[in-house]
Amino acid sequence: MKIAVVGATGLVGGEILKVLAERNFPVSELIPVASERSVGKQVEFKGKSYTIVSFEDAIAAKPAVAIFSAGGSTSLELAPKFAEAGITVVDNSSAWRMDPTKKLVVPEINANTLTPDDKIIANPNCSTIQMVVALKPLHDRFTVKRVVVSTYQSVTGTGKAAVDQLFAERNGDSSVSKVYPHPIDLNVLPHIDVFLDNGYTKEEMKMVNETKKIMGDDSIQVTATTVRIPTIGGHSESVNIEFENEFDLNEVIDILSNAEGIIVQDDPKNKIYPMPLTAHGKDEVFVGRIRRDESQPKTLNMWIVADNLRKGAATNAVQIAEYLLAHNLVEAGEVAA
Ligand code: 2RA
Repeated sequence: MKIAVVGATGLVGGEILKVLAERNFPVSELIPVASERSVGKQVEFKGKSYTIVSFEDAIAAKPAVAIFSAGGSTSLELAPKFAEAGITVVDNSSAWRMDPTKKLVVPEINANTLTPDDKIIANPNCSTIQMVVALKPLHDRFTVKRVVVSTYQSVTGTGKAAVDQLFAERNGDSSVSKVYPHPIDLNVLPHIDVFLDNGYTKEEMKMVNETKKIMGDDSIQVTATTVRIPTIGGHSESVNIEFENEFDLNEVIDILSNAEGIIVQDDPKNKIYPMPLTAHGKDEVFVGRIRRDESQPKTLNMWIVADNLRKGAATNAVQIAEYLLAHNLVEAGEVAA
C-alpha cells in the first residue's frame, strides 16, 4: 500500500514509521509529509532515506491511506482535502473524534463498524485507548456501570519539547523553553490540556466522552483526574470499575488474559505489575493489581499501563490501516512506477 505519514518529523510520526517497519506493513511507497519548514529534509524508514514532501505533493501522489499526526488545526484544514482526493485519513488529533459523522476506532473494539465510506477515521486519545482496551471485554461480560480513573501520564504525550524540559530540569539546564506552567522533574501536575468551565481538563473530558463513543454505550459513567508525571515510557492508570453484575475475580483475570492486545502482569508476591519502564516500546496494554474493591459490591480495581506513543497513538493508527487493507476498505492508491 502507498501510505503517507503526515507529521513525520514529530514524536508520534517517528513512532508511526517504526511501527510500520516493525509490523512489516506492506508499504509499496512511503510519503513522509510535514510542514513547509521540514520539506526537503530526510527521514529514515527501513534503512532508506525518504524526502519530506508538502501536503500538496502528497495529495497529488494519491496514497491509499494518510496517517495524520500533525495537530488539530492542520487536521481540520487538510484531512478533508486528502479525503476529497479519495485518500483515507487516519487522524491522531482530537479534531474529528467527537464528530458524530466520524468513527472513533480502537481496532480490538469497533473496527468492524468501518466501511469504504469512512474517509476520515479518528484515532482516540492515548489515555482513553489503553483504558477501553481493558474495559471492553469486561463490559461484554459484566456490564460496566461507572468508572473512576486517575492517570499518571508520560511527558511524551505533550511532545518532544516536554521531554526536553524534563531532561533539562534534571540536568540543571535553564536554557530550554518550558512547555509546562511548573517544573515537571521531581513534580506532579494535576493538569493535562486546558481547564474547562466545569473544572475538569479537556484531557479528563476526553476520557469521559470518548469512552462512551468507542464502547457504543452512553450509559457508562466515567469520572477522571488526569495527571502529568516525570516519566517517558508510557501512561499509567488507576481504574476503579463498578459493574452492573457480580463477577468472579478469577474469571476477570481469565477474560483479560485472553483478550486481544492485553498482557496481564499480576503477580504482586513476586513484585510483578505493569510499569512505564517495561511497557516502553511495546504495542500491548498491560494490566495488573487486579483486585476487588472491598468498599462496595460488584467493583474492581486495576492498574493499566501502555506506551502512549505506541498503542495510545502510532500502533492504534497502524492497526486501523492494517484493518482497512485486510478488509479492502480503501482505494488501492496509485502504484509506484
Ligand atoms: C497527553 N493525551 O498525554 C495527550 C496526548 N495525546 O497529553
